[in-house]
Amino acid sequence: MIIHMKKGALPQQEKAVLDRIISAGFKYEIIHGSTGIDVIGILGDLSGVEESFFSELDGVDKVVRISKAYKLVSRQYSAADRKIKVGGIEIGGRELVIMAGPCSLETEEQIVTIAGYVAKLGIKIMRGGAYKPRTSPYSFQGMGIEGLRLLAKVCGRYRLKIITEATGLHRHIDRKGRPEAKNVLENVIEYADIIQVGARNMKSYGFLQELALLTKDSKKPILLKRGESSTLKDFLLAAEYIVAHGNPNVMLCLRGIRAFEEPEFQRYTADIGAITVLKKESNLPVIFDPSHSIGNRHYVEGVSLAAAAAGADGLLIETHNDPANARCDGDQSVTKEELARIKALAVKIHAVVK
Ligand SMILES: [Mn+2]
Repeated sequence: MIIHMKKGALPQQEKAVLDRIISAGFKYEIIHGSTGIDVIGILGDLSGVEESFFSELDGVDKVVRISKAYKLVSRQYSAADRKIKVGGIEIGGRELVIMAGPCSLETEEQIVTIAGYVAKLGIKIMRGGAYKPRTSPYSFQGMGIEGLRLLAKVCGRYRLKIITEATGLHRHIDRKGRPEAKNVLENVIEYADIIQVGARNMKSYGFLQELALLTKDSKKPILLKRGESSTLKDFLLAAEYIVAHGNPNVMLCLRGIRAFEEPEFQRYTADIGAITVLKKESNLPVIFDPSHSIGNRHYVEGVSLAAAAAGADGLLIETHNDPANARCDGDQSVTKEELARIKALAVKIHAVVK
């Protein structure tokens, strides 16, 4: 249920409304307008509450029941696009935001080389995984905290913002079999400008709640990936978990879904149509990951341009200075030259459709 306050409602009238929400046992989220409170979203099970319980109060313009299962992330709650600031970069605004970097951080030399060309292309956000959730326990598990420290050092030099994945609440075990001092989420929160939640964790509701609570004060932006077999409704409800627990700065990231295709042709099936659906249903920015959704660097350009044409607010692209020898996802990592071409074309297409 959302309460639209009248323009010019007095502070004591706003307070009376908030007091009634709390005394009835509910929580709320506020959207401020230019003069005072614009909209109040009431959180909880409101099935037994009449609209008049709130509409009778002074200063209330109207009360609207949100019919969707997801509330705070819906267009019904707030018709305006939710714009997310990362340093001077605005995600969900006028410009197409490109985030690029390797799947996995490997060595200092690799990080420096890739950050160098990413920055030179005018890209402002670098991706790179320090913790890698791998299917096999024998695969490279990521550099851990050492990788995060190197990434922060190099990105600082090139004035790049960092997006990196938090894989869970466990402590990473290093190559010598020792656990790190802090858990993965705590480390990632310390070093990342945008915290990535992977497809495997989209339904880890306890993890999503903990993440929201730990970033409630900082409101550090979160990029949530769609689970490979999740419906869009489940995806939006996962985003709702984070927003409802205190961090509204969530962006939705599509990364391909499981369909009938064989991996030799497509690793996943690019869910381009979902961009248009999410833009209509939700007020959150929508990012597209062309690398995982197609899984082959020869097709990354086509999928990137299709995503830009469908209205994506940003692209999350894997790139590597030596794809053939990458420790993770080399087959789908584009070269510097391919990345330059994708950026130039995608930015033009975005400008046409925006
Ligand atoms: Mn990857």
